[in-house]
Amino acid sequence: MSYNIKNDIKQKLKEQRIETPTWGYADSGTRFFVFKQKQAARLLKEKLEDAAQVHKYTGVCPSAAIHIPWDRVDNWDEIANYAAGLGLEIGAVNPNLFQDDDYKLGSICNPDAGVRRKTVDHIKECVNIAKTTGSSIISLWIPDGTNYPGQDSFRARKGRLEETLTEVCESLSADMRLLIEYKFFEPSFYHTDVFDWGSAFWLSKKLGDKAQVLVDLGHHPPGANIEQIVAFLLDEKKLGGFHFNDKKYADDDLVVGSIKPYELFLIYNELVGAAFDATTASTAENVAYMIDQSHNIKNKIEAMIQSVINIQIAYAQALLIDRVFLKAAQDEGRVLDAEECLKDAFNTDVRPVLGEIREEMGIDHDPLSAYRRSGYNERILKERE
Ligand code: PSV
Ligand code: MN
Repeated sequence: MSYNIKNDIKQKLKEQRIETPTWGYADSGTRFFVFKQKQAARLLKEKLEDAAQVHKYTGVCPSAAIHIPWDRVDNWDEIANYAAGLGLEIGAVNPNLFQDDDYKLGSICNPDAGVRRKTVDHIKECVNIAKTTGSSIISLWIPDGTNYPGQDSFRARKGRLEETLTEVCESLSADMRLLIEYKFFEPSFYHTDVFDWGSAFWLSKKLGDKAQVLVDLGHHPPGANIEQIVAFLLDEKKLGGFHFNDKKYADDDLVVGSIKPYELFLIYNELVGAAFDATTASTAENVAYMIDQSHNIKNKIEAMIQSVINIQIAYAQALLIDRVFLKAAQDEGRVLDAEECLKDAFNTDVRPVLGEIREEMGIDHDPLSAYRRSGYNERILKERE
């Protein structure tokens, strides 16, 4: 083998955790069409069963994020038990502020106080679901915005953001966090209230320690330096989590690492670097790594396994970076050497060592083939038709 991976690096890879989303196992598509898959999960229990398969073959995905109302059930204790029986935990609870007629002019920023009240009540329902299921994260994408100049006051809406979310934060218990997810446009096309990392950062500062920022890789304008945003938020102790996916044009929700693997590696470089630094280590350790992807043309479970593998590869490569050499090159202004140090790690084929690690964890070295051989897909195809 041309590289030497130390045992502590192997250990870190075994401890890596990635959360998969229930909505990634259900039928979904673009706003143009949904290509239905006969084996797609329909109910929450089926989505959890599929998430458990991803965990079974990768060993690093023991939790599933849920979306309310898509996953709403009557008995959350029963769901928490069902998940536990599958070896899973309920992860981040995602309120939905974009699929209700009342949200035409926004949810928490809506000019109508009645709609704002309804929104806060919905988020509080999600807080209660999290409390019942043992989850500690509310991931809140704030889709509010306007479509036309003059439609509403930017400043009034900014005030409503702060006011409504202050009430939400008060309902969180001490161990819970509110992760604020920004997106530069969509579903509104003129302005978005929480449109970039800066506005999410400002809001999280206003709301205090329980609030942090969630970075969805698909939510930036083309060319944005996401690794710099990650470094900045880590340094400010405000990076709370990720929604991993990839994009070519807009919020494409493609498999993470399928279009820009080097970007994913550079993001992991920042995370690993921050984990080694005493001032940022605890923030880096608490980052929630979640996938947010909906697979329209790939088999959903296979695409999720492929995504997890891509994330493992990026993390393994970032762990291989010679940080002592990198720092010396940076301090001495050896630009080419610093860049090559990163490239050396990025160009390392870590797939064999990831295979070894999986075998040490008692699972197959090749999760995708093992899943395909298992017969699960054929079974759900029959059962869910
Ligand atoms: C919005 O585009 C988003 O990224 C939010 O995280 C939603 O909760 C998710 O996608 C599901 O569609
Ligand atoms: Mn997202």
